[in-house]
Amino acid sequence: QALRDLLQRMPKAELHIHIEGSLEPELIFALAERNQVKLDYPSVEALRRAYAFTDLQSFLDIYYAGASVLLKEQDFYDMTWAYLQKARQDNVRHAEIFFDPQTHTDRGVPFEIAINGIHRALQDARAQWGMSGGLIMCFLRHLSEEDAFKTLEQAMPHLDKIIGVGLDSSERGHPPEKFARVFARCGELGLHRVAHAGEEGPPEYIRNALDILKVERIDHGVRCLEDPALTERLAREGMPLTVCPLSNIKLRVFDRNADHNLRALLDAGLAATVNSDDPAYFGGYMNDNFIAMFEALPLERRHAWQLARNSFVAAFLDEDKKKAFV
Ligand code: ES4
Ligand code: ZN
Repeated sequence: QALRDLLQRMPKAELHIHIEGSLEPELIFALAERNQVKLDYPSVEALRRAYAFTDLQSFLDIYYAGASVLLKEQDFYDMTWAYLQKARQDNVRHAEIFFDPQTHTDRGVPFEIAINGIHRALQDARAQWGMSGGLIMCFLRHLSEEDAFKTLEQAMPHLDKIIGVGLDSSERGHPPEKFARVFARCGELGLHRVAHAGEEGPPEYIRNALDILKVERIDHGVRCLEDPALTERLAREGMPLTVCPLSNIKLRVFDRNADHNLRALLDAGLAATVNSDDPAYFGGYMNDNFIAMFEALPLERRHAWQLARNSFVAAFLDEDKKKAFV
């Protein structure tokens, strides 16, 4: 109970949250009604029952369907504001939020509608609660690099609202090197770079994300332990891993909470952090992820402090702000 209390109360940063994955079924239905969008599910309960995933792709199919209710700037604002309130309850003091512009522009929703709604919610959280944050634009890796370049073009007038770029969606068959040129361009533009790697994909994808995309964090990265030389390198470089425990369980990367390798990652000296990924779909927000791991694994107070500290060290915050936390 004392440990649970610590997990709840300790200040933390969330670095791996897809804002479209924070859409709760209730809000999906409310927005569908508000926007006159027809859903394939008759009720909130039926939609929730469909959240029985077997792998990443089975999740992504439902995740993209859920995002179809987002049409107006206010919809993006409401979604983001709902997430930020949950984060605040969990004592998240800094949140770096992913969004998938192509999921919206490919449906005819303009880039600026999505980014302006999300950004306005982040501004309000800063003004009202002092919560800091940033927006990371993800390219969908199942689409082409040319499509990613088109998205970057659309982002150009909005670079003041974006701290970095990421790479998400279906990992297998879409290796990091597919996006070498667009990531190089983003680097020239001064954007931070991260990529999903080693969630379902092999350790080689982690190595190529580092060497070819020059990423500063690896999203997930849990499969690195299959490769001792890579593990040693990640530890030596202090490369942060944004681990998402409940996501890994729901998508069957590990069978049960007790099988998760979070403790092994920490024991290997890796800069692991805990994050929620797609909290509305995977059964919980930040603190639910912490509690699930601390109940199932031999993790103690020192690990809680380590994970919280790692989250601020890995954040794209300037050094002064970081010092206030670590
Ligand atoms: C995602 Cl868990 C995960 N992996 C890859 N892409 C994603 N997009 C949203 N959630
Ligand atoms: Zn993710």
